Amino acid sequence: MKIGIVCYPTFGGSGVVATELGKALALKGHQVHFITYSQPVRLDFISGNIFYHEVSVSDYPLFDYQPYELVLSSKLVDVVKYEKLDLLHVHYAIPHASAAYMAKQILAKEGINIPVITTLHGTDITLLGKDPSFEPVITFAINQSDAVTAVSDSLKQDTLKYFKIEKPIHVIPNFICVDDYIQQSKSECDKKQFAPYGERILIHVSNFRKVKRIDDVLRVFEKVRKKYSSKLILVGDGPERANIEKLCRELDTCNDIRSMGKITDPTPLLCVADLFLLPSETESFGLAALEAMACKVPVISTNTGGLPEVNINGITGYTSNVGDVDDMANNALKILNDDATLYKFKEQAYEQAKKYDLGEVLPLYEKLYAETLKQA
Ligand code: GMT
Repeated sequence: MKIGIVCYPTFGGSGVVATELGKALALKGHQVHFITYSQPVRLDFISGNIFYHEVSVSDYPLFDYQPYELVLSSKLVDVVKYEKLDLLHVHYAIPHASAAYMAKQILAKEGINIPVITTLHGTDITLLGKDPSFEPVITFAINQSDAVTAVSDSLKQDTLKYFKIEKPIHVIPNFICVDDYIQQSKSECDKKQFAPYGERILIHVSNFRKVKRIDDVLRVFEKVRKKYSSKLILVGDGPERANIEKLCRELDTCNDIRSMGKITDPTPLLCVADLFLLPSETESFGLAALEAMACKVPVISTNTGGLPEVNINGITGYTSNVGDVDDMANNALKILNDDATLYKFKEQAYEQAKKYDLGEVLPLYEKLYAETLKQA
């Protein structure tokens, strides 16, 4: 099959999932065309089956805001036509689903029928999509897609709650290639660099946006550190970084916190960690938590959105109400209390991660592609 993948090329979960999906499809012999504004960060893989088409945005001085959606639509028309794509798979509804709809209509005028599959990832529905300034277009673009998927059951329910959807929504969860994480963990894991005296290591990975509630990461860490000597590793960067620097001074924890910035592959850091913290306000799935679990790191998270589908309370870690930092800290202490308990949670987290292995999830996408093509 010749598949066009449209995604954000950045560190966000939707871009990571789209890129990993493209890589896996290419390995299975499909021809994969990434169409986006820069090389996806996780596209660290050379294959004769992978192609990249850059969407260049005009810098015409009249535009205060560049019309990305229009240039993307034009690029999709071009790539579908000249590469003879069989289908387009767009990740993140805004503006990819509506850009694909526009391209589909233009191509239809030329007698080309291109099926469009839209995968909803989270904030495109839970934060942005339901905003009245986007809602009518998003509802329309989702309904016009030939097939729609959501990355968790919770996201499917949110989509049905906030939008008038006339299409079935298939739940296809996010995935990881479990073997990659364990292999790398074994070869590159050097805990002593971060915890020379055997301290417990907590970690958080995100894009440091408000929705991630990184203040709560620091507050949970402060409480845990009162009981056990521990270190906190922060991976990522974003708008909340300045606030975090301020807060760690207030809490007097900066000396035990290492900020690593944006890292393409967090595996060598995850493998040194004892606990992953994800106290998000909302999270449709929590790919970062799944990546941690694949490295045998249990998760302390909130119970919002799709997180309880991934992080099973009392088994792979614990889930708490949003903002309940006391409960999160107590749960962290329960896991870190002794090595036997920590070991049990680590193994259970890993067992859960295996359910989301690429081998389980890739066939679901391939089946949906085949069905969509048949119906188109
Ligand atoms: O979490 C983010 O802010 C990034 C965002 C994205 O779209 O890239 O992540 C969303 O999609 C991920 C992949 O499907 C999910 O694992 C995240 O839970 C989801 N984020 C939110 O719902 C906040």
